[in-house]
Amino acid sequence: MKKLAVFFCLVFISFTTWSESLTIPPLLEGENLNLYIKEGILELPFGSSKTMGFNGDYLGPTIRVSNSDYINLNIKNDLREDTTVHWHGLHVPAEFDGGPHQIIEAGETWNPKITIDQNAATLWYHPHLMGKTAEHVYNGLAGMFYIEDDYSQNLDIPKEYGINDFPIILQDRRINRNGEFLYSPSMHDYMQGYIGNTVLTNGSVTPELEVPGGTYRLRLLNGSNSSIFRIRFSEGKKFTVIASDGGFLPESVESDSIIISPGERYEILIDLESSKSLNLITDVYGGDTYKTLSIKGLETRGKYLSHPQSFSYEKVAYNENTNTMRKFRMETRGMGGFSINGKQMDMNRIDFSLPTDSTEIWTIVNVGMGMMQVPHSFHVHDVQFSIISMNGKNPTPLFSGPKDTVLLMPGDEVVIALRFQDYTGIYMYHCHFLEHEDRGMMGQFLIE
Ligand SMILES: [Cu+2]
Repeated sequence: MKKLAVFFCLVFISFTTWSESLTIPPLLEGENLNLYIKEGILELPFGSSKTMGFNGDYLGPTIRVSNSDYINLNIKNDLREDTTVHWHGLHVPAEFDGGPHQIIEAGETWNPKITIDQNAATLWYHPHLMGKTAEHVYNGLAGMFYIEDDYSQNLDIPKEYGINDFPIILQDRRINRNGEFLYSPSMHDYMQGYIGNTVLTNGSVTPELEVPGGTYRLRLLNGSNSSIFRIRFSEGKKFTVIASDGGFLPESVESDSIIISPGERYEILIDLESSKSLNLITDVYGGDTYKTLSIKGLETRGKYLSHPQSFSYEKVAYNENTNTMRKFRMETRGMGGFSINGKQMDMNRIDFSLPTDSTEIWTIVNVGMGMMQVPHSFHVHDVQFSIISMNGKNPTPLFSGPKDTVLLMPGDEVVIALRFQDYTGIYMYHCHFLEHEDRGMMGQFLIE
């Protein structure tokens, strides 16, 4: 009994004395960009875990480019196994997309050469190996990929990286009492999602950020495998959402909470008062609530900026008479298998083809069946789409900007417009709940 009391006492001390500053991933910029995929060790308050990272132990640098930049990437795989690196949200030639066809074998280097051709956005990168995406991302392989352009650079919003503009990568993890990441999904986990017992923020548990009072921009990424998060601040503090997955919203949205599903990004602006504290809170859908970032306002006063009401954004133009309509039915097949239109992913099957320079209208349905009602999301490679309707209604302002990933709760139907141009080749569409993707909820299309 005495031993147990000492144990709890020690645990209590180790938790209360543990405070870590928010890790700001280093910037990676320029024409030649080098990434090394390696094994690592992540130290946590309760121990340490074997991990994987880009150029470090866990996660990766923030790649920052400008529209029309040419980049030459050298990606060395120093793991003892194959992987891939996919540029989530990037308009990119199929051969450099980093999907399941662009395998980087253990010890090999991959050299994509890409000319950036899209508007300012907060994108990200992560592995996409057939059947192994979930495990590789879980182990820590993910990083931010920022695109800037003249428009974003001329806006009067926070844009000093690590000063008033912060990447915030939220990931839940199941961590055992030795601090090790556990990844051994059961059938239940495949269905309901691999929900963790901790939420990491840029790889730390409840890190602290000490900054002067001022306006801050947080670029939020839900980098978890399959957990939906509700993000909010202590005391119901309101914030302004200015961008979704692929860039700025036509109208900004003032809110006190936001739902973000795996793979999605939102950029928000929040005002912090000098000498005041704010906590970022994450409610995990079907799980617990976590304090995921502690923001401490210093006595000093920094830059306060007004929150813009609107931004320039051109929706994907479509005409119901002339565009191809397609339907995608996302279904649970039972026993942890998932399908789209009754088919599970097959590397040797092209699910459909379309000509380049075309606009299409896609209807996506999460077919809720009996006991098998689970959320899904729909992610398309190469493009940013516009949402035409959600369950028959016009999208709200939050869903009216550029998107590459959309959440569908059971029974939901979402209609989107997509424009395919510039490149040809094979691209993927899939559920971004990684356990679902790895168990068949993916397909491939060929742009000819
Ligand atoms: Cu799914």
